[in-house]
Amino acid sequence: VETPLLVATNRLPFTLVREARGLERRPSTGGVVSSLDALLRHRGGAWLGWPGLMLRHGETIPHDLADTYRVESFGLSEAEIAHYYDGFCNRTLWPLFHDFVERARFAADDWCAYREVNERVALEAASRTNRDVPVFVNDYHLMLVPASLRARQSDRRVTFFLHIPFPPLDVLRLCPWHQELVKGLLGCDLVAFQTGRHVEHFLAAAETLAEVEVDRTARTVRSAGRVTRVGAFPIGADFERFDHWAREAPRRSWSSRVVIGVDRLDYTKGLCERLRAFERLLDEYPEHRGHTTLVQLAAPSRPHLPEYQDLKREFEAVVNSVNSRFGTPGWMPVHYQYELLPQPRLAEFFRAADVALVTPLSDGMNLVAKEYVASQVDERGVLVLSTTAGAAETMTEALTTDPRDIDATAEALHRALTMHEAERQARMRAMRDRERRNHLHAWAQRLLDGSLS
Ligand code: GDG
Repeated sequence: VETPLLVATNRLPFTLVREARGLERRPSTGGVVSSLDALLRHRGGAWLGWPGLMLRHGETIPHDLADTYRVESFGLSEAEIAHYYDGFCNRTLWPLFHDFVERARFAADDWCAYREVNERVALEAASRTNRDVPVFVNDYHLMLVPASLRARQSDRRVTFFLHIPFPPLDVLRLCPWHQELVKGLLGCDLVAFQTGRHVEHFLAAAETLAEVEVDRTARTVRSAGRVTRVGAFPIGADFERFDHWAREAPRRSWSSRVVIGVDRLDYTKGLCERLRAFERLLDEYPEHRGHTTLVQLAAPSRPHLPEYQDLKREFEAVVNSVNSRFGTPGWMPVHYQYELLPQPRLAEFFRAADVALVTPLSDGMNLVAKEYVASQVDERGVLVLSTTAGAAETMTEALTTDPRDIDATAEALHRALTMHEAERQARMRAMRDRERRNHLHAWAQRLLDGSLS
């Protein structure tokens, strides 16, 4: 019998909404959610997270007949949403860990709320499952949970995975509470990152702590008489589903060649730089004018935060300027869509696209690069990828570029658009073989096996 599991995340795999009939669940889509869900369905256990609203007295989370594991929730007050979630998570850790130092805000009340919420999540995790149930703590919202859980239950198995980059020491140090964050993770048996580079950064940060012994070769940290293992567990895409959706997709014919970009509208994704690179391509290589279209799909993200509203305005202004500079009655250079599309539609765009421009300024991994490859069932497209995305560490057949270097990205794009068929196919086939093996569910299983070994 496989051991059950407790998964702790900031959000539950659904959002509750209060309707006249009572509370209803709105399921979240997305790869990571579905893979953790599959894992829990298989093993049983519980999922602990925030349901998106505050339960009133007497309210409980509605059951779903399909539930094969328990759903446990924690609440967040208005002030905690402002200081823990919008504050420390999204205005401190998110920018800092992505090396957007000037955007990072360090406010003591945000930090206090973060500490309190993490403490509460640890308490819930400890009390709602038996202590022989391993706990999987997910992402930067909950970095203090492992140590807090360990303080209560020294024999609990705890694993943590960070989806975003772990920054180098000189960046991490800007946060007044960075040592507490590192100590929080040292409550784990296994701390897992996307890439070897992030592992190195974490070990370097652990070395600065007193009474901690770091073994860089073995990738272990000894503290308080216990050993924490540290490792790289690169996440994969849901390969078979994207491959399947792409094969099933209706074939639409485009009158021009298509370069695709798909992102949450976030400042880490390098959207304005990408557009400037496309503009530079049209400037430098006029043969692409009238024949190549950039399709940029942008999913709304954190739209209530002013910095995200500014980004949207700025990006749309660049789209308009490129379109008015180069557009003709028969050809619009940039198609921009601001909405959340169903995943099968994404696969359709990915299959049709001659080139995918995946040029984040900083990214833990970047699943879009992998979903593009999974959807390239005809093996004729080219991936242009940032050196600053975690995906670049393994997707070595992609054309790489420094996303801040507009000329270099325009050059890479030109090279992609003019590459011979045999080379395109060889590169794409090698990436497809790798990503087919390293799919999302294999990642979740590897992580679990790693935490139990
Ligand atoms: C974090 C890390 C890491 C995008 N538009 C639509 C849509 N998407 C989906 C994509 C993809 C996901 O959103 C974005 O994933 P990324 O990996 O690019 O980035 P983050 O959201 O920042 O995720 C990242 C990831 O965690 C996993 O570990 O790779 O580095 O930052 O799956 O397909 N999905 C739908 N409609 C859209 O319009 N349905």
